[in-house]
Amino acid sequence: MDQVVITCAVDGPIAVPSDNPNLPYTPEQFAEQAKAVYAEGASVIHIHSRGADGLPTSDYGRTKEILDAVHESCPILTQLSTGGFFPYEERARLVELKPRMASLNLCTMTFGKFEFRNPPLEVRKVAARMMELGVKGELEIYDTGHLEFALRLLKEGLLVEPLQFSVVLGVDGGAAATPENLITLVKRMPPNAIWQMIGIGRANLPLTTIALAMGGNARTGLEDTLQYTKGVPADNPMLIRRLVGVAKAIGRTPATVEQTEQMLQLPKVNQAVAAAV
Ligand code: KMH
Ligand code: ZN
Repeated sequence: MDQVVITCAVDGPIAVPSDNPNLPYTPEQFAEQAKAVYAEGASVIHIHSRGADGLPTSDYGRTKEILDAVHESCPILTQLSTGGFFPYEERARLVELKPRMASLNLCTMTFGKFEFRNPPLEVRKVAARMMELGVKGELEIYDTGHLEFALRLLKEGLLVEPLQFSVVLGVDGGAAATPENLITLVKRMPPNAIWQMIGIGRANLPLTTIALAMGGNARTGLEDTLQYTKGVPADNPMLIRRLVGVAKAIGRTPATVEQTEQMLQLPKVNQAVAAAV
């Protein structure tokens, strides 16, 4: 597949502005960085909402402000995170803002020094609600069991094919960031699944490079790596520029927004599917 969907994960649930001055947290900064990474070839922006204090927030109104600012800035597709370490119902409510996509984390796990709660019944409810709203789920899998649970939800009619997977490797508490783990997970996916690589920290560049060579999609951004190279603070446009450079070097072209909508078979805006439950 020549085209490749490039996603920029601009901020994440953990780093704060003092970790890296390029981390966005105001609606204006999110809009400005959306425009900049879109110009570099990203067709999807993955957003964790942030308060005026720069810290992650699950505040509905603030998240709406950020999404509105990004939607007004450029045609990039918004993928809102329902991740993070807030009470689950606060995270789940964010899908009511109807971004084009939202992350759906499948299993509770240790996430570094945090407990990342994803209770199975709650995950099922959010999956069903996302179907009703026409919000495509970005299935974040950190280990083999997460993938198996996603396949179970598909069987229960709570997910719509093609499944859109993010293989996240290198989280303390998830599978290690090795090519073998990537290949094991990709081989277990349904043949029509669409997947992207998310490598944490130092693994980001090598594993996204391998993923590109495998025909997968790829993500980078300050959520995944705060450094460009050792000791050099990154910014989102430079990370996207480098990833696009790798893609082009092996003959792949960043997908446009329209191509991305096709490839991910995103529901048309406001095209909802009746949930199975
Ligand atoms: N930093 C990601 C690997 C989500 O966005 O839903 C974990 C995460 C999940 O933030
Ligand atoms: Zn995230």
